[in-house]
Amino acid sequence: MKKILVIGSTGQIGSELTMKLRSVYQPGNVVAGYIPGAEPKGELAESGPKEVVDITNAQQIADVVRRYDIDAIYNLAALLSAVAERKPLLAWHIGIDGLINVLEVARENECSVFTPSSIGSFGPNAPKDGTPQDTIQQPRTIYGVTKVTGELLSNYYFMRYGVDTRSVRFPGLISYVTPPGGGTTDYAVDIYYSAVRGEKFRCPIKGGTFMDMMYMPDALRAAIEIMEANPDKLHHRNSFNIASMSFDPEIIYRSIKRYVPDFEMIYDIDELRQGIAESWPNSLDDTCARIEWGWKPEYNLDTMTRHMLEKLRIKFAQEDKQA
Ligand code: AKB
Repeated sequence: MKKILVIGSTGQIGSELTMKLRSVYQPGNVVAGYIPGAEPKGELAESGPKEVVDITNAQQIADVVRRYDIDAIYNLAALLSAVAERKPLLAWHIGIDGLINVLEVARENECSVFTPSSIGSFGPNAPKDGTPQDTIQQPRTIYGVTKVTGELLSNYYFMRYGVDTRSVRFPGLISYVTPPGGGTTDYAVDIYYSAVRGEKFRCPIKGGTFMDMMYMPDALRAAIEIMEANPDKLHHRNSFNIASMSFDPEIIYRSIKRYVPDFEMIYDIDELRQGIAESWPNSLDDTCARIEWGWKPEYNLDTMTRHMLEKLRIKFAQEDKQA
């Protein structure tokens, strides 16, 4: 059975993907890599091995890979788009210097590597609607610059050294488990928290601004399915467009209001996030992922809304009980 290292296991994607990987590949085969200050807690800490793995420390990655005889690395360390704009050098250090560390360790130890890219790898010059798999990628954010560079580097390591690198371009990810931090699409998570708490939501993104979004269970499945895909069928590797839904703040607000009729939203625009959102596509064309490895989302906006509201109500009730 595959042995896996997850770098960034306590982040928004990592905390859920590590648990999902443990359910697929056996808990003992999935190492949760974390940095001091972001230790795994609860089930994540107790259900399998955990090790300090700082992506900027190549030796630390290599030691863990050798000690656990790792076959696959899920590299989830990154700063999200809005935070990256405030700390561009750190975004590059983690996103690119860190990625080179991972790719070198993978080359020396014959590991496969998954490194997510993003809708943020496209910029204002790409077609806005149905953005194709292969098109112009000229992002204007440091986040996007690191994502495009990461895609190119990962392809280079595949072509030059045969390192089995694969990835997807994630849309905004929506989940009730671990809140995101510092993304442009985060409003689409925060809005559910406000609705369930009975608070008025202050939306930082203007009505009419469309972005691709996805419910976390679909995103986790995509990350595992691409890594399990038959390599003979892959014409692309880094990275595949994947999509499931595209909406603007008005549409998600109306979706929630069907189930929370008193819910109110007002606009309080964050210019940094708005500028980033306007430079990103409205919606991606994911035909290549569907053809090459059978990608298909399961959730739409309505099924996601019902699930999010139900799960957040349970979560808050449990928190209230413990308080
Ligand atoms: C962000 O908003 O920065 C991320 C992303 C779309 O890559 N959620």
